[in-house]
This record gives sequence, C-alpha cells and structure tokens, in this order.
Amino acid sequence: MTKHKAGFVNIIGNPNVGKSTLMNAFVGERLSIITSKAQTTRHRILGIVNGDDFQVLLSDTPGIIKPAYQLQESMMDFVKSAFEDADILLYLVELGEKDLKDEAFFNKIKNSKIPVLLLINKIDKGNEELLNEALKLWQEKVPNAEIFAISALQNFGVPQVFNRIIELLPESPPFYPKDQLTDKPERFFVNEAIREKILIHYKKEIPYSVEIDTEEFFEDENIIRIRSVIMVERETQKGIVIGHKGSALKRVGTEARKDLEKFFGKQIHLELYVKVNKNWRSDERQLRRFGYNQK
Ligand SMILES: Nc1nc2c(ncn2[C@@H]2O[C@H](COP(=O)(O)OP(=O)(O)OP(=O)(O)O)[C@@H](O)[C@H]2O)c(=O)[nH]1
Ligand SMILES: [Mg+2]
Repeated sequence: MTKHKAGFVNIIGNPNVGKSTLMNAFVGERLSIITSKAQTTRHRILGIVNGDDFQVLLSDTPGIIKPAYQLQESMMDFVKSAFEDADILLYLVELGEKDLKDEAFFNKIKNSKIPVLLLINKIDKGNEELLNEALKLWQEKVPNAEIFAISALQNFGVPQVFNRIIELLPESPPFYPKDQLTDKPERFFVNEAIREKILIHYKKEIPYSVEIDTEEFFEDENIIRIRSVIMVERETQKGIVIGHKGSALKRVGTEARKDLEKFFGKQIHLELYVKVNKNWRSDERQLRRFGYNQK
C-alpha cells in the first residue's frame, strides 16, 4: 500500500505572469480571478487538489511588488507567509521576463532548501528560439531549480508539473477534509467576482482604490440573495463607478451575477451599492476587517 502524501505547494512570481491561471488549471475551478491587469490577486488563496492517496494544497499569491501603501504591504505579507510554509515552491516566470524586481525575494528562491520548480509560462506566445534563450537564462540564474516550460492558459505542460509535485510531496496525512476545495468562505468569492468586473471595466486608479464588502449572503432553496458594497476612496470615484444613470454599475452587477450563478450552481439575486470609505487602503483596522493584515 502507498503512503498518503500531502503538502503546501506555493505559487510565487511577478505580477501578471499567470499565477492565478495556473492555480485554476490545477484545481479545475475558477477559484482565483484573472485579468490582464497587474495586482489582480490581493490575497493568499488556497486551492486543494484531492486524490485517494494525496492532497495538494496550492496557494495562489499576489504578484511581488515594492509596496507603496499599507494594502500592498499586507499583500507582500501573504507572499512572505507562502515562503515560510512551502514544501515545494513554484516560481512562475513568463517568457521574455528577466528577473524578479525584488532582490530579497529572488535570493530566497535561489537559496531555497526546499524543491523549487521554475515554470516558464506563456510559451504559447513565443517560438523555440525565445524558449531556448529563456531556458538558458533561468538555468544560470536559478541553478537549484528544476525548469518546466508551460502554458497555463492552454494547460500545456501543466499535467507534467503536477506529476512532479506528487513525486516530491512529503508523506503526510491530509490537512483538510477530502471534499474541501478551498479555505475561503463563500463571501470571499462574491467579493472577488465583483472586483474582477471592476478591474476589467474601469481604468487608472479605480480598480486599485476599490474593495468589496459583502454584507449579506442568504441562501434559500432556489436562490442566493446577496448584498455587497463597493467601497471607493473618494467621492469622484463613486460617480465613475456608478456611471451615467447607473449604467456602469449595472454592467458590473450583471456580469458578476452570471459568473456567480455558474460558481454556486444556483440562481443569484445581487444587489450592489457604492460607498466612499476614505483611505481604507492605509487603515490597518479596516484592512484587518477585509481579511488583510492577519499577522
Ligand atoms: N498567452 C498566455 N496568456 C496567459 C497564460 N497564462 C496567463 N495568461 C494571461 O496573463 C494575464 C494574467 O494572468 P493571471 O493569472 O491573472 O496572472 P497573475 O500572475 O495571477 O497576476 P496577479 O494576480 O496580478 O499577480 C491574463 O490575461 C491571462 O489570461 C498563458 O499561458 N499564455
Ligand atoms: Mg493572480
């Protein structure tokens, strides 16, 4: 009989390289939101892949940046925590990328005592020559890593990485019940679905000034009734988010509702409103309430 294996497999890398796309590809569910904008992911999100004799605890993390305000500091704390408890590190880079902007993090990866799988993502965008250049570059830069070339978007090379993860996983009983998919509550996925539409439809600083707070989540037999607040930092941003006669807000609501109906497999009634919450991004107390600053 084979022994049961389980462990933490944490995905880290620069913003926008495809960390969330990869996590969703492994899990087979849309747990993490994905957009073409950097800093889409703000939390550490657990995605669990269960088998008869294994449990892989994947963590999607925010892209590594130099923090400029308190929210970003908290985002980087999630990345730090992912370094601390990893059994295996997945360092994701994209084709054409040269290195991590943050040297301290990069050194941690290079000197890591645990297995590092360096995944060169988005190879669907390049050619063989570019890939060979990237392979050479990363072999030199991170000699302790095993390198894989993948396309998270097209699921190319992802099963091979998964097989290697299973090989490297330590022997351990499962950490979570075998039918559990994530550590986050339902309201978290509501907030994220709404925030994804904000990232997609608004420009400049708006997506980075917004936080969602789901005040009500009530599940009935046939329908889930949800009420969420979209918080912005300034009065002018409120007007932009609502749009002419409420049209912009309506679009966010309709699109988020459709995604949530797929996610929960149930009809959804979603009520949205917008509130000004000055400087929430720099307010420790509020950040803690929104699930940041968990130190
Ligand atoms: N062509 C191509 N695009 C990809 C691939 N993987 C991800 N992308 C795209 O890259 C963009 C960023 O993807 P995300 O998964 O949100 O990236 P991330 O690293 O989680 O980004 P942050 O959370 O902002 O740090 C999206 O537009 C994805 O569709 C890939 O393998 N090929
Ligand atoms: Mg992400």
